[in-house]
Amino acid sequence: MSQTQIPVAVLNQLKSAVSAGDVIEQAEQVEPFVHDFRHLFSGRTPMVVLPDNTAEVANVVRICAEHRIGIVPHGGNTSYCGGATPDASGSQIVLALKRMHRIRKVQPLDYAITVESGCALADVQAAADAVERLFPLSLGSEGSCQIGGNLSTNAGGTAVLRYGMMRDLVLGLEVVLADGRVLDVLKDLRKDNTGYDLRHLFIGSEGTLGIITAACLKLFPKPAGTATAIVAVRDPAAAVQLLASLRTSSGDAVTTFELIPRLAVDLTTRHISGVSDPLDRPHEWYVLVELTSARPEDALESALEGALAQAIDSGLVLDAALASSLRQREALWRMRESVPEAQRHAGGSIKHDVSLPISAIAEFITRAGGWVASHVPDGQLMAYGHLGDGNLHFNIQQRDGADVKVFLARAPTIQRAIHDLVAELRGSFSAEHGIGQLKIAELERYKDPVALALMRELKRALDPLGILNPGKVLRKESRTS
Ligand code: 2HG
Ligand code: ZN
Repeated sequence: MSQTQIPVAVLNQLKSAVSAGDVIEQAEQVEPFVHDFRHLFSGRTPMVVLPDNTAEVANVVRICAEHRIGIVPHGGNTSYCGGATPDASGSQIVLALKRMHRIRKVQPLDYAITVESGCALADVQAAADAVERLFPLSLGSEGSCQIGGNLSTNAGGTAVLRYGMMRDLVLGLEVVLADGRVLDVLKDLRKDNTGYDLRHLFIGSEGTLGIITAACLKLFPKPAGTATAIVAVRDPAAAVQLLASLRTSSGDAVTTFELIPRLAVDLTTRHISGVSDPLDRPHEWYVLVELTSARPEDALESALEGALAQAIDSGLVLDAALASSLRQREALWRMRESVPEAQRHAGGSIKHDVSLPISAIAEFITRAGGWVASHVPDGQLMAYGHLGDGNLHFNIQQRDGADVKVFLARAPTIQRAIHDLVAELRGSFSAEHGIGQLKIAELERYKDPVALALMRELKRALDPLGILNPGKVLRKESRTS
């Protein structure tokens, strides 16, 4: 197979479509763009194109449409599902949006901010903070993930319970369509009922229907008080009870409610510097709880303390500690956020990013956990994450000394069993990490057939040549490159 399937003349055209001819062609420099960060997928591309503005993105798309070249949009490369990795044909270009990192407008009175899609999430948070506002999307990878990726995967994270997912934080979008037209619905309006709400087609569609180039995002008042606690709970059912009562007693101030199992404490204390066991004695299950509100810190802390004391009396909570300084709060967050990194140090992990009705979480953990205990002797359950959203990272960690290849080879069978149980309990096999290349077969198995047919029809309508992120979310059809 030749090095490139794209004629040199077309590559030259693409090069002249972007200012300063900003493209990457040298194999060594292309390398980071053709692997996902978990190294599950590898591909090839003759060229990474780096546009500077929306007009340049449109130019690139027009050229690709003319020559039927697949375009793989690329942000911070933090996809868990291979959503930003080209295929192995060498016939797709990568379109990296990192040069488009301008904050176009900060609008404190509108509680809004307009940014380009190559902005790192942390930079958007900082720009909001500088005007005493909060942009609440918060993820472990916020230093490197980009707004375009957050939008195209409808990212979640650790404050969804209070503020919603990325979709809920969007007022307007600018999108380059598959024929190079620019869709300008970049409004900063809270109310706009003028026909179909097209924004939501592009959010969560992983670059398969259009390339998002800018967004107007919602901001919120910066909370005056924060109270954080690590809480040892009797079991996941107790955690669910605690969540319900805390939401009511705190006046719905619960921003974060993250389930953390003992194994996560063991692995983070072992592999991550600065993390220590948070309570005097070890426990099986913990939650990291954070309350935020306009109320001052001490009022919030005493509300949390009171609620936890009651929960101890009723047997839901076994022990708890409130963070009494910023340093302690940061240490608790460090433990939670470094669970994926600690898992990487500890060997192979079979991952499931599932969501369930919150009321079904405890049953799911009991049944799926029981299945893992009896069917996966070389793995240990690491079920953790966003309990407040009904979203578990139901991961299975390779045991010390197990053969990683043998362990990971069973992933498809194990995932099938877990996802079948999720479906039985009316949950979702993909809560916040998207579909990418990894979960296409799952989508075909579990998605309502009418919904799937409609998705294919939308893809054909918006991208008739099949050039936008081909082979992601939906299987490539024969017309695609
Ligand atoms: C998190 O919540 C991320 O930490 C990563 O979504 C989850 O590694 C995982 O399974
Ligand atoms: Zn997560």
